Amino acid sequence: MAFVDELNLHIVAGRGGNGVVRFLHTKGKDKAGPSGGDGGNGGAVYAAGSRSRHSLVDYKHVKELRAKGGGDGGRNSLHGKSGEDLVLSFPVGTVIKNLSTGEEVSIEEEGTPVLLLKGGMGGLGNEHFKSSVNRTPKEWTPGKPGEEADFFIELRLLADLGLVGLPNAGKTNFLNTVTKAKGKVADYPFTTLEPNLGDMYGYIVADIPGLIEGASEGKGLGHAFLRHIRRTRMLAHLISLEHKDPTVPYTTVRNELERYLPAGEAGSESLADKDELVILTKRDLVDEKTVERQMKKMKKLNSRVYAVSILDDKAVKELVDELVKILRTKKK
Ligand SMILES: Nc1nc2c(ncn2[C@@H]2O[C@H](COP(=O)(O)OP(=O)(O)OP(=O)(O)O)[C@@H](O)[C@H]2O)c(=O)[nH]1
Ligand SMILES: [Mg+2]
Repeated sequence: MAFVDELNLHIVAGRGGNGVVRFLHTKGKDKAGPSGGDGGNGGAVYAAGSRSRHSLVDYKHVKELRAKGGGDGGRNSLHGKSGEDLVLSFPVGTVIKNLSTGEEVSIEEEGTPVLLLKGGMGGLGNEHFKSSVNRTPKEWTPGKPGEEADFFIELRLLADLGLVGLPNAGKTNFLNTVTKAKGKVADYPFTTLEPNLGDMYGYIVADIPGLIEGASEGKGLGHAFLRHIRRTRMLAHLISLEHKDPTVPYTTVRNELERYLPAGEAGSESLADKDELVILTKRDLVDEKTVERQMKKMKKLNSRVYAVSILDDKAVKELVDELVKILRTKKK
């Protein structure tokens, strides 16, 4: 699943149709009265959330989008057709900033279109200009242009479960197994350079790469992906059982997260608000006694600890069932 993070778009709402000059024609009277209709309003532009989209890739090669203009007015006071609104669909978690006004719109849920740009009003037909002194007005007004602006659009990943852990913990391998994602897995650190996403029974799982000591200060892949963690409902710490003491990598990663999402910082969610669990990986590399011992040690720091082997497909199905159960209890 490709993941496009941010882009710029120029968007233009539809222009209003023009008002027109027309006259009623009745028998014996050439100009019985003005009857020029108003122009239709131009189409507005809305943004709506979609849970089946996980990236901005559809807009990647688009530079400009336009809503339809309104039709001109017609005879017999006929209103011009309204221009069709343009409803743009974005993944839930997209933040859309109007660079002209500075206004920001955040797409938090599926559906519910939010207005980005108003269409231009249709112009007035000549029937509006009738008066006691002018029964055959020739005035009309043109439709107004629709609003337009440059937008900066950013997808702040909204995932249900974020996989964190040091390089080589097995995050991508886990993601590929529990979802249909096809992230690259290899035995060197920083294999994954951008977050991979997958769908686990309707829940979005994100592989958040590049966390090492110092990530919060920009080391490794640095901040680039830490910010996605803000928008993740629950975190799973993946720790390879190759480590002699799994609490060490856990603490390293947690410290970085804490530095990035400090507890109690006004106005922002802190790490303390996030639900976490621990998944010990590569269970096939150690004996069962070690698994038990390490789980016990980890449980002192986090009450929810699981151990799996992707290689041997051990305890994976049970863990997925458990994860789905936990995620179901969290509100969407
Ligand atoms: N023995 C064993 N090896 C595993 C298991 N899961 C993953 N690995 C291996 O561990 C290595 C790293 O796996 P990845 O999934 O690429 O790890 P990652 O955490 O995504 O690593 P980065 O993307 O570099 O941060 C690969 O060589 C995998 O084959 C497992 O259950 N058992
Ligand atoms: Mg990876």
